[in-house]
Amino acid sequence: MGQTVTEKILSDHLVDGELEVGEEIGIDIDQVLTQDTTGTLVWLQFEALGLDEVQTELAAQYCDHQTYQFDFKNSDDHRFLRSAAGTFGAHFSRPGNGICHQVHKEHFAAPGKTMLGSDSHTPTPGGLGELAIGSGGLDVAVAMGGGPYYIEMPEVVNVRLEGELPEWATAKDVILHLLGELSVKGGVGRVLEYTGPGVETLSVPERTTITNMGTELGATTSIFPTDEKTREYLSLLGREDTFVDLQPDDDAEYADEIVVDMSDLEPLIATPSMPDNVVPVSEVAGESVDQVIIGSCTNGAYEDILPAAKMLEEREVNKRTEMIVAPGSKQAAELLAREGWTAELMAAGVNFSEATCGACIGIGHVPASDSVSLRTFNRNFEGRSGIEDDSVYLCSPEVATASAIAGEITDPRDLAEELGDLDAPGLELPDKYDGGRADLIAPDERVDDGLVKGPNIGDVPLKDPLEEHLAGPSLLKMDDNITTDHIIPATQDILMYRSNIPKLSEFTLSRVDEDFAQRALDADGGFLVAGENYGQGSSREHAALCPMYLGVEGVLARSFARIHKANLFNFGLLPLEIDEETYEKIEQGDDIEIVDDVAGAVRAGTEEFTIRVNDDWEATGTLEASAREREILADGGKLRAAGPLAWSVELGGSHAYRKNLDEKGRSLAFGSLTV
Ligand code: MIC
Ligand code: SF4
Repeated sequence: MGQTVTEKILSDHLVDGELEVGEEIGIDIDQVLTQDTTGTLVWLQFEALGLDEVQTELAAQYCDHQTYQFDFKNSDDHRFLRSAAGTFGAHFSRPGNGICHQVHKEHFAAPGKTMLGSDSHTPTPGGLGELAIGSGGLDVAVAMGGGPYYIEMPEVVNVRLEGELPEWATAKDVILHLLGELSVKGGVGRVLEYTGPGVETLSVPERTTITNMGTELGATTSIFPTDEKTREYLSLLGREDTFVDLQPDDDAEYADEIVVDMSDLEPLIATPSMPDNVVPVSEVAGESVDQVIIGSCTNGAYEDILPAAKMLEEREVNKRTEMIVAPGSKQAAELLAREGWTAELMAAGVNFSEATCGACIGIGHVPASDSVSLRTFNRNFEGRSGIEDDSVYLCSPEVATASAIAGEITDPRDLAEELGDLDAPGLELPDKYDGGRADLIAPDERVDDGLVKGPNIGDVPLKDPLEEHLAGPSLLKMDDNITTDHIIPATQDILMYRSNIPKLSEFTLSRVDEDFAQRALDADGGFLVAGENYGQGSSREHAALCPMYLGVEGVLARSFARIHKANLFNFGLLPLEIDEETYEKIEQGDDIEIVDDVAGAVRAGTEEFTIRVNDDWEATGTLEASAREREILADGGKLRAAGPLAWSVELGGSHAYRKNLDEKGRSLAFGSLTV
């Protein structure tokens, strides 16, 4: 039987299991990517695992999320990351050099390779044929140490693109259309593979906008085949030698097919506060706009800023609106500056930010109260912009710029008609991506001698092995689609503690209930209860690690987001699925007991667990886990002694690790000891 592009790359990298949907497979990873807010834990765990050298073909550490360094703790994180990259053998991208996905695409992404990254938008280079998957940091540390990455074999779905985008419709509208159709859960357990005659009409940057935001569908990853457009793009980057021809076989079989006729698309917009609240721009046109931002890993590239610059040539941003451009990479900013576009934008009233994630997670450019912000980003979860009750819309650079000119949400087609001389800018690549490389430090250019840890860089907490008997209160009951931004927000006041788990855990779920952390600590054990798609959004493992640190033993949810569920296993928390009736019936504060010998049953492969509530009624919780995940869970998480020792045997080393207790009496892992 023929193979899809996804199956071809997976077969080439398969080290364990078979490519049967739903079965666990282990794959070899060629490249890894990590960033500043997940990277510190990646390297601390790499160290705790007793590993001393990167084993993948390539590893890259970016500093992109908190580049303003408002606090010494951010700068300490960056200094630690530079020292870790140098010590262990990774490339280091200096703060301000750009957003990991954008810089990686420019310098390292390559067709046919596998990549694992501790950021949920890692799938971005799928637009040029790389199979890239987001995961928690511990999985990245293990992959970087040479261990396989384990994942449930997803369904491969054919997204067949037909027709060609009409004027003013863009790649952003393709993915917004899919979000509107499929919802933020529509891609769970699936790889979205793009095929069809529409593919060749899209440039690589347009394809990467689509693969980037496939994450918002919950997809494991998204991928395009390669073609002349891919070759041309790689050659403009000076990396044509990495081109590989990747096509699905004629008789490849897909689990499902979704057809998108791009010629039917029009400018779309996601309204507050979920990326799948998608409507045509015309439906919300006329709403006054206070802020417009072009940037992020979805639409912050040279090719996204240039249309805005063209539209604003000899025009101005409306007096009632502020417009900011946050380039996705310094290279994009450098090329635009050299071509004179930066001056055009500035003259039009645009404010430039450094190349950073920044505003995407509420760091800088926080919207005013009761105001409307239009962004070319990928997420508009409530409060993520830095203010509760925000009103953030997601759209293409063209819609954002038209709205900035008009001062209200505007369909660019209407503005073009009104102005008479506004042409659709279309998409244009530069003659060459020849920006400087001064901000990239290769492993052989390392500048540090060993790890540099400031006072805010802590150790990684460890959980005790799973007990026979699990009981405790239902600590918090939550709705559907709780995001990792709810569990551990990423705003500046909190982000600076990403390397200090005891402190960070004080903010756990504070956006849902500000007393939660103290209540969990006091209860010393207990459960979270949630609706569907619990833990959607970011890959941040802190969203599992912090509840674990506070003593939470498990999560009872209608369903889980993929990366978050893997993170729960990695830190020893029991993820049980419950049905709607049970979810409705359990109240916050109820006494919950898992009746079975939990540790034994988890190891024995038991799928159904009896949950007794208030010693009064019983329900069933289902554990969907592979044998490997069950062992990790029962051991108390991947970092527990069994983990590193097993890894060291597999990697041919001889390591164990030391354990210590923090002031709350909880175990910490640090350093490595040779046994
Ligand atoms: C995000 O977009 O939410 C982030 C911030 O990039 C996260 C990573 C993090 O929490 O550090 C992600 O997408 O994984
Ligand atoms: Fe950065 Fe936002 Fe992209 Fe996350 S989604 S990597 S915060 S730009």
